[in-house]
Amino acid sequence: GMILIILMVSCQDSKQSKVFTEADIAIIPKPVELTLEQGSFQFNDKTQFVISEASQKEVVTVVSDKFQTAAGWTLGVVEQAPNTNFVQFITDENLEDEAYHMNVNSDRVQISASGNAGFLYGLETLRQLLPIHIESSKLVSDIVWEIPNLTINDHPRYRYRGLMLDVSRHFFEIDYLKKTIDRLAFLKMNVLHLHLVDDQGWRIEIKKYPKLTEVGAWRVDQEDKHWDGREETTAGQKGTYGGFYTQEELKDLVAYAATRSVEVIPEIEMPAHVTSAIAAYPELSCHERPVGVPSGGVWPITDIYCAGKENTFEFLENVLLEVMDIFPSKYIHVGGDEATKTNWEKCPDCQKRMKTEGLENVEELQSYFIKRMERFINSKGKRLIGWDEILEGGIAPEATVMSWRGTKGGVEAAEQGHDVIMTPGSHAYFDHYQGPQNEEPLAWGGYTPLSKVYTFDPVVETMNETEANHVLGGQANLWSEQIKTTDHSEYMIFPRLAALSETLWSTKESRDWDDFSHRIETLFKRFDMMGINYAKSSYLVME
Ligand code: TNX
Repeated sequence: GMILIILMVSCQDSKQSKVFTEADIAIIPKPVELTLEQGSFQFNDKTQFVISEASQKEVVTVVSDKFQTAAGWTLGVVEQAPNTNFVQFITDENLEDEAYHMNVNSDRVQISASGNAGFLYGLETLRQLLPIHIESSKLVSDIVWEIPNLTINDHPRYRYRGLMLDVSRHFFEIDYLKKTIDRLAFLKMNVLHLHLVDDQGWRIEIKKYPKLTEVGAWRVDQEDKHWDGREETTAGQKGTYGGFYTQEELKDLVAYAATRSVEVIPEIEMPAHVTSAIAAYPELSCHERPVGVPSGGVWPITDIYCAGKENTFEFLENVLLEVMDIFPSKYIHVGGDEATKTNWEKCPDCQKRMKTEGLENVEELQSYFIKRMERFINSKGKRLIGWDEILEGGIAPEATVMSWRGTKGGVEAAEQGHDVIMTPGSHAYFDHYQGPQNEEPLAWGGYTPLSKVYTFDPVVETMNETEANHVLGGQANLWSEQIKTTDHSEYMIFPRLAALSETLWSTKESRDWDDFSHRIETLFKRFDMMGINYAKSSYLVME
């Protein structure tokens, strides 16, 4: 009797452990290689994180903050490994940039990587191995916090894995952007592309041109239901709906994103989709007629920056100088899409420019415009990205193309030796419907359910190896004409982002819709715990 009591007392810390099977493991994106072993590692309030560099402290918080909230434990972070009961980061220079290796046994967890991105992704995997309650926003009791013993080797298929948020058509607060960054990292995505400028609002403080945000960030109302060319804010009238980010806020956002290995790429549209800027500074257009910031979608957009005037380029260079000071990203996105060039046809300055530069038509004038901006951007050590229209009239020599009108532009750019990011409307437009249209919130159009996103492949079959190597990866775009709230934004992003993440991270061979649809059931439970307003409809509807 005595022996049994002693045994019971000495074992009281370690609760009954679970026998894990493959079916218990539901990681998205699916790791490249995973071998399940017998036994498990149990966390308790004495578990410690072992780091070797101060910056790793920030990385640890993706899991330690969860334990704080859900288990009420403040887990220690130390530099020397104890005998047992720890999660250790081990630097291994031989591993590729974002790769990680993870080994779990009953004594400890070891994550090897060459840098913080790999450590982060190792922890994000660990997080998905833990009971879903790790995502709880309040204390939960009676949970055995354990993960199976296993070995994982994992690395991304593509290096560019992005999401674009349109913060112009509707404005979203910095806190939502930070939340989105956390969720990107959770799914091992690494780029947040911010569409900071469009007709309906200029969203970034530029100190040299204060009217961009004093005037350009505000419009009459939040509605965006008129697609008939009506402008609802008349020139000079100050709007009530809108908002913008100060430079301080954006610097803070960028620093936060870095702790989650997310690169923030700013997009400053040109020459079109800039009515907000022209409302602030009418001299930027060819005719200089005062305009207001539109609420609805004005189409076609005729008020574009004048390509004939020198002051347009001076303005844009000054704007980009401030932008580059905020965003350390090596990329600056300059838009370039959907420019209706009727004003250029009529403008004497533009005609003169075409003559002196030997340009045959207005497409070549846009090409001149973008090439000139590229020279400036390159001179500052940065690289230019543009929508696939930048191919028209001749692409700028170093440009990276974001292919949105299908994959055609991307294929053409890769043939010409340019880098490509694929964001085809067919698979990657999250403003499209994802379920039965009569039951879904109003969308701009299109139909892109979860199963369709899951078939995305940024490399097109006809590409040869050299061309395929120019495909950096893919990105989902969430245009926000119809999206006024963070709830709605989440609804459009999730669960589709999970499918996108797997197409960009996991091996092509491992892609399996049935298997994915089982794993996503577990992810849904995690989303519930995380308070994400995801669309179940996206999953119910099959192709
Ligand atoms: C086209 S995609 C646009 C956006 C709109 C979107 C609506 C692209 C580069 N330009 O300005 O929001 O269609 O789906």
